[in-house]
Amino acid sequence: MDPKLSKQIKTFATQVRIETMKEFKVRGFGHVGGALSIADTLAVLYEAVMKYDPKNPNWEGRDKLVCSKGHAGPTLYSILALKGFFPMDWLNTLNIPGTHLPSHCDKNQTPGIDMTTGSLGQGVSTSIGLCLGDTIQGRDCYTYLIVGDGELNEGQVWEGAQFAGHHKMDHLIAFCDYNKKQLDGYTADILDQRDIGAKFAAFGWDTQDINGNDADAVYEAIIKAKATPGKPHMIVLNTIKGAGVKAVEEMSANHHIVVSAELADQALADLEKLWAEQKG
Ligand SMILES: Cc1ncc(C[n+]2csc(CCOP(=O)(O)OP(=O)(O)O)c2C)c(N)n1
Repeated sequence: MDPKLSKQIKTFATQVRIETMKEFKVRGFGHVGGALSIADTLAVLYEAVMKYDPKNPNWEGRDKLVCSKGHAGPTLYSILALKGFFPMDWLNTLNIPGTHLPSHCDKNQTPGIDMTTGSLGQGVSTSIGLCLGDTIQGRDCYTYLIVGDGELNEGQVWEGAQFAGHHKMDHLIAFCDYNKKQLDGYTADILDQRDIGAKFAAFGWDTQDINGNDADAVYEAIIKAKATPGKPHMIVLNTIKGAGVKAVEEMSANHHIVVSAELADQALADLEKLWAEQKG
């Protein structure tokens, strides 16, 4: 991959983590683990892959993003603010009464959010609906879907998987954030998903298994998916819950946590040092 683009994406991913941790610092709590694990993939998508227009968020020809694990909204909000969909100071209002940035994604509240999510499983079906609608209308655009590994416990995911496979929906590119944990423990202990890629492949999907905290690998996987016609795509992201913030990575229970000023300040100091190095 082009080294300049690689550096640009990684620098952006760090900036996204900085703004996301600032959001959590203001609110004092939140779904930090699952927000951070998906930061690299969202950074790749919005920095180097997706077509969109911040001045016209509802442009029909845009690529769509459905963050079905809707509790990762704060990462997406950082990106949308940094890309100019809304003012940066909205990030200081995460999940407070009257905000445009609720804890979970809501397309009626936030410019740039393409689908309301939060009830796990539903975003799989709605992303398929968006993608099918674009295909029927003859629009040349992609729908990107983020689903959690714990979210795969929902039966609705598998109804969608068989529909998309049957209809050969090759403009649907899904990512499973395989961070091995869900709300209250390890995914393997609660309801083991076994081989996620093999299950989607059995429904007729093209699948890949990559390091989901490596922006280069994510970018290359998307290029490869787009070059593989006739099947929907599942990219299984091996990630670390809390990736990029050491204290959160090291917590055993890091789904929804209290974010003390001390934790946030240390994280921000580390991330800002990294960001300065990346910018050169
Ligand atoms: C239908 C439904 N059931 C339960 C919940 C509560 N819930 C919120 S997040 C979560 C765990 C999700 O785990 P995973 O998909 O692995 O998310 P991640 O670890 O990436 O944050 C649960 C059970 C919900 N939002 N929706």
